[in-house]
Amino acid sequence: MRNRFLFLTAIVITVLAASCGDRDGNATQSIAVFVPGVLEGSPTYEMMDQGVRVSAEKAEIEVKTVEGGFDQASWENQLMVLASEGRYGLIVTSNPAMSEIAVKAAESYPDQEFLVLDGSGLTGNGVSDLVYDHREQAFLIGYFAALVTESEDLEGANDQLKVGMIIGQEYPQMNREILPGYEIGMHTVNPDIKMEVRILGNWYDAEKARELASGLYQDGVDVILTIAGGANQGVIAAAKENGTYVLWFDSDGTGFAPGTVLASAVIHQDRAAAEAVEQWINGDMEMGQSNRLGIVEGYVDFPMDGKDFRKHVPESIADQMAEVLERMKSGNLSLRTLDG
Ligand code: RBF
Repeated sequence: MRNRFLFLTAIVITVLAASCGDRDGNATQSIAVFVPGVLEGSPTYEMMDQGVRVSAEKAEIEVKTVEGGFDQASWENQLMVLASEGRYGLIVTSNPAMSEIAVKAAESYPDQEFLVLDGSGLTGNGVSDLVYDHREQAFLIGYFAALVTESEDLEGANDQLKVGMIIGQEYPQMNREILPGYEIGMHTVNPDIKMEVRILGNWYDAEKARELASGLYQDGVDVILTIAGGANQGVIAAAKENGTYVLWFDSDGTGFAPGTVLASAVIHQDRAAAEAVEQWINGDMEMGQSNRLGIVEGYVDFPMDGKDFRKHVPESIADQMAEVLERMKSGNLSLRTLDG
């Protein structure tokens, strides 16, 4: 009897050791993707999920994607529940509010590792994050917006110097990086341009976004940057009705409505997610670290080679964008020096 017990214990230990992985690598553990909202229509979340899956599939690691929904007050608890399951070697999530939530969850579950993409820079034991330079990203699209509203070649651009922006909600990165970056970008081209901002109050109400956008377009705005998740579709609908323009953020949105969505300022979150997860799988991810990724690092960009961009954007505007982008890539023009 005693021998049998020892034998069984040995088997259990062997199985546990094999399934827990070790510090040299995490190739046997599954990964959870926690979406703070819903996947569909939110570019940063879709890119996160795609990127994680690319690296996990290569290593034959299982990925479970959990949509947390729009009740932001519930995200912390949901993340804790995922961590408490103890089934995921890594929990990946994305948005600047999630850094603080992941740090709290990691304090309660010190064995759980978290990766926050598009985070705020706050890390702790068991939490790594990637921070994009959204000010550079917004600067580029603000620069482009100015060239659009000034344009005499674009049919939908009127005589008024007004550009718009519709956002899901306010948060520190929005107020400190994205809004100022957009404004600095447009005022670098022409300080007389007026910026009109509307706050939706959520990340899904396309009908309300359509109304807000229509109001702006009828007020003389001819181009709107939309950062509103699933509600972005409402801004596209309003632009089509008014013969005006939309600008996209995070992914390349020109294909969603060619000639209406004129351009995008992107972050390569899919690539960043795939690289980070591959690192984690190989046991090379340093926890407690924050990495800042911008234009110079190759993670913020302004794509100009897509067929819809080339077809609908006048060459003079494309040339001016190529020039400013080149200056930023080479480090000749840097917004970071503004930080002192
Ligand atoms: N962006 C989306 O596209 N969809 C969302 O549901 C969404 N929810 C967010 C919730 C919070 C609390 C915060 C701080 C940001 C959210 N964002 C969302 C914005 C996103 O993380 C990112 O900042 C912007 O897409 C700009 O890159």
